[in-house]
Amino acid sequence: MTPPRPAGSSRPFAAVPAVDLKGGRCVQLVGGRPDDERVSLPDPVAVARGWRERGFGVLHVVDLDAALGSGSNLDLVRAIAREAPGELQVGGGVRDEALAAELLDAGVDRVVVGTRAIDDPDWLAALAGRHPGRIVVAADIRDGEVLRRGWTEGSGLRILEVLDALAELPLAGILCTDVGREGRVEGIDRSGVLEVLRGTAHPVWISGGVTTMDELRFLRSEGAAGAVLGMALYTGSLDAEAVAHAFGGAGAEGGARTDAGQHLDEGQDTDGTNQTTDPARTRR
Ligand code: AMZ
Repeated sequence: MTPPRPAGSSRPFAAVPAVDLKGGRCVQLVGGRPDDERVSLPDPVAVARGWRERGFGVLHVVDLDAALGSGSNLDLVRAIAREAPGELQVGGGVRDEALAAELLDAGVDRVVVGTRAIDDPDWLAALAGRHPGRIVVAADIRDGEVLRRGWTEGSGLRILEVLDALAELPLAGILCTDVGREGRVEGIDRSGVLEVLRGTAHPVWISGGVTTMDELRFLRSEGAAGAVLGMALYTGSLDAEAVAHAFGGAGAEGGARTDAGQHLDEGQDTDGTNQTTDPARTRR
C-alpha cells in the first residue's frame, strides 16, 4: 500500500463547479434524488461557459441520466468539451471502456467511474492501466458505506477498504461524495473528510455539502486535490468570483497554485458580483 499523504500537502487544489446533466438540463439535486431537484437550467453549455468566464479552470460534469440508467447526455458532454474548453472531468454511466475512450477522445481530461469500478476490480485495473492518470474512481459514501448505481444501492463495502484496494492503481484520483450532505448547503463532515484523505495517497476530490470559504481553505490545507461545488455555487451561498479567484485557477495536475484567497476575509467572500446577470445563477 502506498503511504498516506502528509497533512499540509502542497499539492495543487482546485474548486470545481459541478455541471450535473439530466434530461438535457443542468440540475442540482438534494442527496442525488431525482425527485428533489432544486435547480434546473435549460442550457448546460451556457452554464459551463459561465463558470469558465468566472475563472474556473476545472469543471466536473456528471451525466445523471447515465448514472441512473435512464438515458444519456453524451452529446451535451461533447458540446461542453468543445464550447467551454478547459480542464474537464466527466462521470456518470461509464460502464465500459469504449465510453471512457470516447470521452477521452472528446477532450475530457479525467473520466470518473463509480459503479463498475466498485463492482469489477479487474475491469477497473485494466482500464486504469490503459489510461494511466486519466481515471478517477467515485467512492461516494453514506455513513461510510460506498454506494453504487446513482446512489440507489449500497455496495456493502466501507470507504477505507475500497481506498486500500485502489492503492496500487495508476489512477488520477478518488472522488468522494458525502451523499447525505449533497445539495444541503450545510457544510462538510471534517473528521470524515480527514479519514478519507488519510486513507489514500491518491489525489482526492471532496464533494457533498461544501459551503464556505473556510471549508475550502481547510480542504486545501489538508491536502485535497479539489472540492466539487454544487448547490452552494448555484444558490450563491458561495460567491463564485471569490471562489474562482482564490481556488479556481489551479488544475488538479500541475497548475500553478493560487494563494490569493488567503488575502480575502470573510466579508469579501460574499460581495462584488452581479448575480442577476449570470445565467448560472438563474433559478427556475
Ligand atoms: O446524484 C446522483 N444520484 C449521482 C451522482 N452525482 N449518482 C452518481 N453520481 C455521480 C458520481 C460519479 O461522479 O459522483 O456519477 C458518477 C458515477 O457514475 P457511475 O455510473 O459510474 O456509478
